[in-house]
Amino acid sequence: MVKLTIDHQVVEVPEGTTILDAAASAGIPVPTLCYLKEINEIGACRVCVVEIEGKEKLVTSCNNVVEEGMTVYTNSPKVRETRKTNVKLILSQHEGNCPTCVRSGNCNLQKISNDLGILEVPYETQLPHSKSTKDFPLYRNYKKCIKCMRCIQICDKVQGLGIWDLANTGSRTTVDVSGNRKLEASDCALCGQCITHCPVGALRERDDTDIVFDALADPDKITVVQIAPAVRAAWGESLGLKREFATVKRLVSALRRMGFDYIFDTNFSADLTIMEEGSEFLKRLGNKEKETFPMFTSCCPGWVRFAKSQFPDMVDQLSSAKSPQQMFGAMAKSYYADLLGVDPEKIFSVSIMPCLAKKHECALPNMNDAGAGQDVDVVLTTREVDRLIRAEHIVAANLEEEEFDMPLGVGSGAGVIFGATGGVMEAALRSAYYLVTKTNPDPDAFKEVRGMDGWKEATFDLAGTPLKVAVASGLGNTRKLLRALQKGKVQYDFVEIMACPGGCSGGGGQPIKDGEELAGVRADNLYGLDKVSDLRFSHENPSVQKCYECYLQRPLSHRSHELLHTDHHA
Ligand code: HC1
Ligand code: SF4
Repeated sequence: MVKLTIDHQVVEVPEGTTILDAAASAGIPVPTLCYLKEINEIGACRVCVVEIEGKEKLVTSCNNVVEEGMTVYTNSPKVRETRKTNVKLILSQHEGNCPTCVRSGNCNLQKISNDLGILEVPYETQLPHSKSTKDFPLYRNYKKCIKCMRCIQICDKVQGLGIWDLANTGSRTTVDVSGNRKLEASDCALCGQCITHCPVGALRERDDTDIVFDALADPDKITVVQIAPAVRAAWGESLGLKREFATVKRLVSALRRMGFDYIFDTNFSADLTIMEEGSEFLKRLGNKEKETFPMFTSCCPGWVRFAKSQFPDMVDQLSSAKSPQQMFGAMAKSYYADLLGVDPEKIFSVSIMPCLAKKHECALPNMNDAGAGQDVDVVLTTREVDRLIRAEHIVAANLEEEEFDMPLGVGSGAGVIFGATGGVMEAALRSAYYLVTKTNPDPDAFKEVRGMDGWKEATFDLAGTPLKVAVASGLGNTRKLLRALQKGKVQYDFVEIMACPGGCSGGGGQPIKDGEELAGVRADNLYGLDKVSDLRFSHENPSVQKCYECYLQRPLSHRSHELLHTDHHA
């Protein structure tokens, strides 16, 4: 242990602890801006500087460790002045138009400037030229970038893609797409992790809220909206709602006030996905000699984009099942239009997702199987739907719970856990077991695949057949797993991959709380919902059963293939 004094308090911490962590352990907060624990500890912004007695120069506390007998001041006059100067210099290179910034009120730079009492910036403003990223779901404002490097590090170290890099030198140093590429032409998987780790508003999703407002105002359109599993665990965060209060039924109520005609649950189509994907897997298992294993899940479009650009030889191993979002869209404009007795062209299909890649997925040229335009017309992230709620001046704290519409508003607990890493696998195994044995397993029989580990594996007994499965989340982990498969170091029958660390609950479209990783607590929320659900098996979803009975006939039927499957090559 090392003993030191911080702001007149004696502190004892393990050797190797950073000054920042030592101060935090004594309840002394030191402001940070570029710092991200274990990912970006480079002291680039110099906001976390502290004074050490006997040393002339201030040091950054995020990447300097404690020493025995050290005396540290985190807020001496010299520290305060230097910190202020450093922040003013950053502000002089930042387009500070807070009223029109998507991160206003949730921006670390804004907070630090305010906390330090900075009322003017004496330096000349120098902003780079902005390049436009037209129509791409990921939007970058070069004028807001503070060169903290977080996006570079998260994309490189966690996602293993290296889309961002430093460009130019000296005072013209900036962050740009690596290799002089355009973002649209890069291998960006659209996981959106650079957005959720940006401390300011330099990165955001393409805002599609106006398209939704227009559709809601159009009397000729029937607006149908689906809510993704992981959205329910997070939508209230940026509206200041407690997690227990921000239930999905209150989100239903908010959407109804906005004027959506029919409000449904993506959990319904997650259950449908299980029926299709589970049946496909069992079919492939029955033909083991001819098929290539493992079969991969295909519901995460970030992963599908990654597979297409990085491991094209493996694309045919993806399940042909479309994602629940796209299955829902196709069913809304076919089955549901039939139920309503309306022209499918009148249906405007909106989806609320924790995800950026879903915006790209819905626009793919082959995602129009219902024959009435794109099956999903527009995707809003959780953050955008929160903005919609605020724009409509809906007081979220006053919302009462309301029910989903029927019949596509019924989803099982197996559907809800899709939003957490391992959830798709667990849901699939619950139903695969039933399909093989005609009896239900204990719904928690496959819980070994839960948890935030980036690469998990397990072996289960499926009616006498040992089944080796793996689950990965985060594209860096995914690359490791796929390389191990290619080298023959591991062998699996079925693999679930989600591009975002922790799965969709940690999705790139979720609310941002700077410096906090919330995928785990949101996943706990989803597992809690599954635990108390009356319905824990996809194959027991009465709306799914009815839909097969009256429309699709059976999993993998001709109609199912037409509406619910794809080859992923578009
Ligand atoms: Fe997901 Fe999925 S779980 S991919 O994360 O399979 O986005 O939540 O909606 O489609 O169901 C996302 C979440 C989501 C799909 C489902
Ligand atoms: Fe989107 Fe979920 Fe995939 Fe992330 S893990 S890219 S949020 S589908």
